[in-house]
Amino acid sequence: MSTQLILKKTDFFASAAQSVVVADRYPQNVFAEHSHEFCELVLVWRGNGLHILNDRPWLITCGDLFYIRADDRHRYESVNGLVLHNIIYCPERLQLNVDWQDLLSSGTAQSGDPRWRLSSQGMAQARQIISQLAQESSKTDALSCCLAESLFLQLVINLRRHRYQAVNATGLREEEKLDLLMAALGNSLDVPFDLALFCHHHKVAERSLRQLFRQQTGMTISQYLRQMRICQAQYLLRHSNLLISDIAAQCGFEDSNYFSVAFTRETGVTPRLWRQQFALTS
Ligand code: RM4
Ligand code: NI
Repeated sequence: MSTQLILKKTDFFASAAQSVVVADRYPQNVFAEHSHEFCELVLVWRGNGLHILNDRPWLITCGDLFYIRADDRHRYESVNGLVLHNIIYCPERLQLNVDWQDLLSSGTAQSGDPRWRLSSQGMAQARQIISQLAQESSKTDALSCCLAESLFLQLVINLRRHRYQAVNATGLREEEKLDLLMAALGNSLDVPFDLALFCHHHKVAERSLRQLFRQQTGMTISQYLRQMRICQAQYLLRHSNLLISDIAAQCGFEDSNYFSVAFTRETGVTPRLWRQQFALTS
């Protein structure tokens, strides 16, 4: 991409003393690729969308959390009732004497996965802090700036406490059905997912879980799983030399013909063409 859009501090911060601002995206619309002069936390509340971060697609939905650094490139390629908050901040303006770098790094992100999940409890608490933060960060006097920064600190600590990654989702509370389901789905990209078995195992009602999922994400469970697998396949097609049949298998498709059909239906091009398109430009 030759003409790179860089979002400017002066367009989002009211004064040079402000270190953090809440930008609500109710909704987040399709948005072109950009980087920033500031960093941002992205918290997804509702709906779904295709978020491309440093060329890698992520199907995002409620409870997803990203730590975006200033020079990361990202865009929202498609959206479907997507509702999120951007908490944007300038690291060099933060005054409190804490290890911001440690608190704000996506840190131990396993398998290079930059996406975190927030438990329902974490989301509820974050929502409260963010609404206070939104108020304080709309004012520019010294006390408000200071209070905003301390609320921001509370927020990032809360995120650290309640975030988890799908590959590491032990210790979740039983009643957090959606959390458990999301974690299980994240672990099922390469193997069939048996919802009935999951429900039996966790003693939850299948019908109500399907409804809950649909309500919260705007997708059915199988749509979500299929699109996650296609995202993973897109990534592997571009960044590995694996055979298409191996990629199909790694992305949970037993039959590689069926994989090609599903891939083409979602993306508009065959897996082979998808791969070629990048082979030509790089
Ligand atoms: C946009 C989009 C971008 C964010 C700006 C502040 O709508 O969410 O990612 O950097 O807002
Ligand atoms: Ni951004």
